[in-house]
Parts: sequence; structure tokens; C-alpha cells
Amino acid sequence: MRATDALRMNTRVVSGSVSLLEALIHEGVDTIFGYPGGAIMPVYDALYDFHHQINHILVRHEQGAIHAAQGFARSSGKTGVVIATSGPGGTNLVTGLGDAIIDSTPVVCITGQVYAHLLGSDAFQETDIINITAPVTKWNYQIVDAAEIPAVLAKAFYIARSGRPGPVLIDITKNAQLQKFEFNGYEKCEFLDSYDPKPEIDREKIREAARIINAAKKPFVVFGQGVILGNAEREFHRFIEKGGIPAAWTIMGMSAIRTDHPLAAGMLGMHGNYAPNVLTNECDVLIAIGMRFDDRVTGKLEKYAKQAKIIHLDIDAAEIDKNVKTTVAVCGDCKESLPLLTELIERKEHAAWLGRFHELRMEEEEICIQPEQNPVHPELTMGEVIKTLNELVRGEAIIVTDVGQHQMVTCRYAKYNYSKSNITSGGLGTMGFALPAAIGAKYGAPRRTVIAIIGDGGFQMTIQELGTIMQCGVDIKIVILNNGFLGMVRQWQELFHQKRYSCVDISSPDYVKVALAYGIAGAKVSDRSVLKAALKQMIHHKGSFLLEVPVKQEENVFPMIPQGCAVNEVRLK
Ligand SMILES: Cc1ncc(C[n+]2csc(CCOP(=O)(O)OP(=O)(O)O)c2C)c(N)n1
Repeated sequence: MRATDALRMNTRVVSGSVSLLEALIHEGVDTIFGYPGGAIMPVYDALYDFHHQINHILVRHEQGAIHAAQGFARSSGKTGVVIATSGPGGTNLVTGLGDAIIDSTPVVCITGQVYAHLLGSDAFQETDIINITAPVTKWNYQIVDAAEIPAVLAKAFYIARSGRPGPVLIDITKNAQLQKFEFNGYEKCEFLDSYDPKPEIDREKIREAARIINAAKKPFVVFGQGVILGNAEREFHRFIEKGGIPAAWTIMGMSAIRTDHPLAAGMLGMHGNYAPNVLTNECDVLIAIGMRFDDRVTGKLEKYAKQAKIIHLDIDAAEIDKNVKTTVAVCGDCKESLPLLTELIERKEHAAWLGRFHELRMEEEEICIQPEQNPVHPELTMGEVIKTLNELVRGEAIIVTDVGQHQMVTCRYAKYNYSKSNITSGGLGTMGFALPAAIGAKYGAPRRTVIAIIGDGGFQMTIQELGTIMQCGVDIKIVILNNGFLGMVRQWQELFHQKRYSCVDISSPDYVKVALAYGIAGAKVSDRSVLKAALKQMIHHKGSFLLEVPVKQEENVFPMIPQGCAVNEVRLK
């Protein structure tokens, strides 16, 4: 084609790298998290000219980039974007991909790859990232020709965000990044022949589900992140409020309704609240919405809600009847199915049934919550730190947690007023998630206060991301609940391995000095009388702040469903 013809057709000759960045801009991407290297250098070179449109956050490790992109996606509802080089750059993303796929987080990762003619030759920093990441991506693809970039990127974003969201990895060989081609513009993808992200709702199933709910005396809703991912919070409220149905959340569903909603029944699962776990095995109809019956939620499957009729609303057909056999399954987007169901259910109150939740809540309050939040011993407890934090932020903050005891305590006690406020690694349980995820969460929701609650073990797994905070100047608050142990493992060793503490005591550096070395303000508080003042100082500080809180060392998290037990065998102590 001659240059004049190209102009007439609005065609421009650009490099693969430029077309990639233009694709990102067309997808509305303004923030990306990444780390450069040899095989991705042409993209970084092109980025030099795009820095006014795309803010690149230079992390300190590629794992930090993908967790930050996950935090960004979870706080904003948008797709997170990561750029990394080939070889170790790509393999450092694998944990985050595993995390994102199990927690249904939309992320698009772009990795560089060696020149196409070197593929398979064990070239420097060559690794078969496509085969490595196949099980932990919703889709992955290797581009060897620049002309493919626009259409493949459009497909990548569509697949990542649609249906049940998830991570996509696009590997681009260096020659394709450099290659010039005739770019005809970018077209977003909204349809793929072989992919049905939004199954059509079967109205008969809706009618059947409504009949069962209308006949129920003790209906119970258990919901997951599907409500948040489907932007169906309003539809969900209408449903539970019309039906007068108590609703409990999985760790991933948390914050879809306010924690103080009159129908809020608390958190399900191994360290969830007492009432929802016990009453799972007392309800007559269990309505599961956008959740996947994870084993941490079901406990012993053979004894899970056997007395109840099970209704399951989920967008992913693979989840239906996977772990729990349903009476009626409605496959589809709950933003569509919930209004249809709400229309057909009767307005009810179920006062006596709600009273049962209240009764058990009081039991948990007396045996578990009060002693933990108002301890008599001098050491601080995790529970009282979160209680005090609640008094200050009043449900307004985004709380990001790592993995372990502090995660369970925080998720049980933290208050939320808005959706997308609880960000944690639910399915994979990835220690090291919280610090980078909090950085990303702040970019995803810049006006909100972001507080990361992290254990001393998990903090040391991605501590290097303090460098990212230093460089980009992001404002996050970090609370390290330091119990001197890999607490959750220690708890299991205490309870199930006769207190044989094997390799779980972990030492810490002086975190405040470490923060200061990175130019981040910090303080340490171990005295109850000044805990609130210290938390207040952290919240009101302009810029990032690290607060180390030494807490009681051998504290156990209860309630707890011991592994292999049924949900109603949950123990309060
Ligand atoms: C990457 C990774 N390695 C190991 C584990 C297993 N694990 C789960 S909780 C935990 C202890 C966490 O300790 P810490 O971060 O100090 O938090 P705490 O439980 O004390 O609150 C460990 C080692 C994990 N979840 N993730």
C-alpha cells in the first residue's frame, strides 16, 4: 500500500509497542504497574512518549506489580494492567496470576519475550511463560507478529473483564514489539464466537427458586464476590430486604452490604462468625449467590446444609453442582437474575428466624468478642486494634489484609459502609499480598483512605514495596500486627500438633527505622492508653505511615471450625 492510500484509510504505520500503548489508552487504562527488562525494552521505549497519558508505577518486584494491579482492580472495578519482561519477570507474576484466577480478579499482564527466531533455543531470559501460566490464566496468548497486537489486546481486555473475570497474559516477542505495521485503529471487543460469558437466565428456574423461597420458614442467603463483580449490590439489597432474609458473606463477598445492615449475618467459614456457620445447618432453604462453596466455607462437605434445599445463582456454569448439589441452579449474571427473583418472592420478615441469629451472635459476643476486644492482660490484642480502628474510620476506609490470624480477625471485626472496601487474598491465601495490593487499591480509589493490616511474616515477604511507596509518593496506612510468630501456623501447631512449635517464631527488623529509611513516617505503639491516639496520628498523617503494634504472642483466633468438622461444629474457644 502506498503512503497516500494508507492516509486515506486512516491507517498509520506504527511499531507494535506503540500500538500496544494505544490499545491500553483505548481501554481507558491510565495506570500500569511494571518492571522493565531486555525483552520488553521496546515497550518501555515507547512509554517514554506516552508518560502523560499512562502513569507507570515502578514496583520493586514483579509480584508486587501483579498484586498492585489486583488491588487496583478490586478497589476500582476496572481491569488492572501489568508489564514485565521475559524469563524471571514473567515467572515472578505466577503467584499473582494464581491469586487473581481463584479470586476472579480482572488483570491483563503483558510480558516481553525473546525474538521469535530464538523461541525454543534456550535464549537468554527465555522461558515458556505460555505453558507455565496456562493453568493460572483465563486466557493466554503469544504474539509474534505486530499486526496481531490490536485485536489480541481487545480480546484480552474483553476476556479479563467479562463473565467471571480473571487474569489474562499476553506474551509479545521482541521482534513484534519493534516491527512496524499498518495500524488501522483500535476496536474494542464485545463478542467472541467461542465464549459465552453471560448465560441466558432460565425463567423456569427463577419461578422454581421463587416457589421454594416463598415456602421457606428459615431461608438463609450466603453470598460471595459475585455480587460485587456483577455490580449487583442494589439488586441484592432489594432481594434480601423484600424477602426478609438474613445474609452472610464469604470473605470475598464482604462489604457488598454494610456490616451494620439489619439483615447482615456476618462472615462464613473456618474463622467466620458463629451464627452463620451454625445456622447453615439449620436453615430450610440456602440461597447461594455469586459464591463457589469453597472448602473453607463448607467445612465437611458431607455434613453441609443437608437439611436444606439449595438454590445457587452463579455466572460460572462450572461452579454449579461442583461442590454442593443444588435443588435449583440459576446460571447467569446475578444483576439480571436477582431482579427477576425479587419480583416473584413474597414480602416477609422471618422475625423468629432472625432472632436465632441474634441469640447466637450474643453467645459469640460474650465468649469470643468481648474478651478479645476488651482484654484484661496488658498486651494488646489484634481484636482491640481493629475495634479501635473502627471507632476512628467508622466504616469509611478500604481495608487490605494479608494472610493469617490478623486477616481473620480483621475480616471478622472491620466495619464497612461501602462495597469494594475489603481487599484480601481469599482463595490462594498469598502472604505478601497486602502491601502491594494496598498501593494498587489507592490508585484505584484515590479519594479513599486505604489501610493495610499485615502480619510480621507477610510484611517481610514483600517489604521491598516500601521502595515503591517512597518513589511514587502514594498515601497508604500500614498497620503491622506483630506477634513474633507466623501466627496462624503457630495456632495450628498449638491446637493440632501438641504445641510443637516448628519453625514459626520469626524475628523482625525495627520496622519504624525501616520505614524511615524509605522516607516513610512511622511509630510503634504497645501501650493501650495511647493506642487510639497512635491510630489517629496514622490516619491523619499526610502521606504514608507505618504503625507497628506488638500484640499478644500466643493468641488464638476463634471461632474456628476445626479441619474436617461440619460448619455447626464451630468452636467458640
Ligand atoms: C506465600 C505463603 N507462604 C506460606 C503460607 C502459609 N501461611 C499461612 S498463614 C501463615 C502465617 C502468617 O504469619 P504472619 O504474616 O505473621 O501473620 P499472623 O498469622 O501472625 O497474623 C503462613 C506461613 C501462605 N499462606 N503464603
